[in-house]
Amino acid sequence: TGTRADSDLRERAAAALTAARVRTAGLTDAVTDEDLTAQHSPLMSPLVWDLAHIGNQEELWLLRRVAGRESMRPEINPLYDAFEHPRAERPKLPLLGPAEARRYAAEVRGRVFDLLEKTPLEGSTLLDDGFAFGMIAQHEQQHDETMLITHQLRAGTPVLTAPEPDAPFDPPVAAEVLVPGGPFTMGTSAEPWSLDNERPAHVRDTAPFWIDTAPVTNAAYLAFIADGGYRDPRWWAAPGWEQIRAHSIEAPLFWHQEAGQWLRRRFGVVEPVPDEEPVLHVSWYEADAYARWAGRRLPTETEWEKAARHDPGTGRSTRYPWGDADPTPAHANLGQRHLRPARAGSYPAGASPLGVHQLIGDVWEWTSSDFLPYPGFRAFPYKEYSQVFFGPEHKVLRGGSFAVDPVACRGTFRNWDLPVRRQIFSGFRTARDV
Ligand code: AVJ
Ligand code: FE
Repeated sequence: TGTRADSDLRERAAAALTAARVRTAGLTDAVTDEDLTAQHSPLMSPLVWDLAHIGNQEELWLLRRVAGRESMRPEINPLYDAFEHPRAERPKLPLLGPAEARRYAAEVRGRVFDLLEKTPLEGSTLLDDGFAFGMIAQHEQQHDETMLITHQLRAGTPVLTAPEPDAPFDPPVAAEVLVPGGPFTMGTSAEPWSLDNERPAHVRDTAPFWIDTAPVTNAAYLAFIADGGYRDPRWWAAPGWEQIRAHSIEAPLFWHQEAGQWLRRRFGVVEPVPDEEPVLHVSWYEADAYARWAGRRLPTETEWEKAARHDPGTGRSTRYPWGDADPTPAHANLGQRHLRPARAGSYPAGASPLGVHQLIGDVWEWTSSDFLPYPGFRAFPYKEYSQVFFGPEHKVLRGGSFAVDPVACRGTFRNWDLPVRRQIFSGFRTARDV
């Protein structure tokens, strides 16, 4: 049963759902109907698919599973089942149009708010602590990040704006810190809205290791490029070498060179690549190659979480690098408040006790690890969230990007993707053995 007061939980759930819908509206009202139904990249769905899928998942879990209602529109359910149709094929489906999709999602939401007022937030694993509502708010925010990626891939005039990061900037004095060896608690059994793959809490041991105090910057990555990093097979895992040769890749996605200067396209604006910012839009293979060139390696997922959560003073694992308090704008660059990462070394208030900066927010960080279940894992509430993706083909990313909402980001949160992917808001930091 719930640990928080019931009314507090209801308010949290309602606020999380509303915040997600405000963001969804911002991402979908910014473009024309033609833009909403177009496919901007074969890697992505049309935005109008994400919009109706958000409503359909909400109907499935909250109205059908939790409340036991009949399907509102049974004929559309297969269209919005992510496993029935690959992204590239979705534009050809008889999808709801923009107005219909908005109306459907709003109708579901109205019924969900009704339900949230009446239903007890205890008595089943789906309802305890308002989990199903929190899960659906996270799901919508995850698709909001997906839609932001679609915006980044979209050609044409810019439609999104946000203030520049104004983060406190206090460059770490040391480039790396030593994390002591020994046991720590990984994963969680306590975080009420944590998803199945973050559970359960369990003890892991690590050797001592060094880890970068900040994500790898564009300046550092440019040195790799300038040193011929993309032309030297020594640095590359074989499939990564194949990928960069097959597609003539010689820099992060969205970069190009003009008159000897590196430029990038960011949400429709072309600008010089800023030296001090964490590198963004690199594949796992690019991150791995850079690390090898630098005489280092990617951290394992376990090392990453230890750097982010282990407090050497108390021996306890905290929810975030800075402690147990929920993130504020002083801690981390989250929630699409800005449309870019903040400079490496920003957010001293968000640093870990050992002085590791920006583990949360700014850029998703590739780890060396395959996406695997923790000991004692149980698929919940559906095996298509995590379980079907476990295995060596997906690599784990940690920490969240500027595009991740706090509701879907914490020290235990796990993301994953194919190692070739680079349209996501991905960067990395490096580590080394002692
Ligand atoms: C956790 C980001 C890999 O977008 O594929 C959304 C999240 N799962 N709908 C994804 C998700 C189902 C998932 N990632
Ligand atoms: Fe989804």
